[in-house]
Amino acid sequence: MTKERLAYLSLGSNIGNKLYYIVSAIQRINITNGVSVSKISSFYKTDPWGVKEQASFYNIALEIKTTLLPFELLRNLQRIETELSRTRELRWGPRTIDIDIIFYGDLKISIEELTVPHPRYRDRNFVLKPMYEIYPHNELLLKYMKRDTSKIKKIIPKILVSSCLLGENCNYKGGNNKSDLLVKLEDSVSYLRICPEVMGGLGIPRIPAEIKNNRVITKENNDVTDEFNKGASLALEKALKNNCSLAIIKGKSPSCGYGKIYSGDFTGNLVEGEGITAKLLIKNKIDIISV
Ligand code: PH2
Ligand code: MG
Ligand code: MG
Repeated sequence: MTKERLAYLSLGSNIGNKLYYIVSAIQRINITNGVSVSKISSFYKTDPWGVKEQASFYNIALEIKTTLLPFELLRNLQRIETELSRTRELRWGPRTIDIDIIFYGDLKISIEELTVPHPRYRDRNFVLKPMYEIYPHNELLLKYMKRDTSKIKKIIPKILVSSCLLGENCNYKGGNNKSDLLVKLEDSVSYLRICPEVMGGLGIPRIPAEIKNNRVITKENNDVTDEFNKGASLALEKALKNNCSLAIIKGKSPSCGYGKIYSGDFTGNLVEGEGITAKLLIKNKIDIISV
């Protein structure tokens, strides 16, 4: 362990659902032990630099607070790249996710595996422009920026999100599941808020429900499958109408659970499966991040 330092990262993606890869990486960085995300830049759509014959990128910059040593940080970022299907073929070629350390405190490091500050950040507007947004005290960023930044376009991605994760008191208990990271991300994206259970006509608070034999049944043994289906359709409609390709939804719930949901016996046990809304979103090719 070392004392806490600020580090600055650059993230890029140009394969598949770029928004999914970038947001997944931000979330995984934030839950890494010894790391927390303190600032998130806007999202930028950028022309490829270096190898020109490839798809355009999404790029962002992050400020993190970390007690990890530079090497430990590097290992963790590489682990996250691997978890997100990163492969290394062509230098400067297409990638699902690239996470580079640009600055680590004011340390200078130069060994084979890691050079900090990043050796080429000065030549790259796709690093400089997002970074300057979250690190305006660093005048070098402005000094190095090439005058023509027209190939670096700010975008505001649309993301479907469970309202309870943003602090709205709409879960079955009448409380919320607020995520500080997702609240922070709100400055960089446009959220389409959903609570499928409320949209389907159920109240706040409400009797807990779980999925059993493909039906949604409350603890008082009422069948609320119709309400859950209605909420799911309305959530999907909102996503499709807005051309939205990513949903960040509350894990384990009978509407939004993804991967694991409650077993249907009200014991707190989990089984493999998806909630009603999650299932419908997946079927319609909307990628899911479960929180
Ligand atoms: N990353 C590269 C090579 N070229 N171009 C853009 N626009 N954005 C990137 O993140 C990027 C690139 C190698 O890391
Ligand atoms: Mg890179
Ligand atoms: Mg890299």
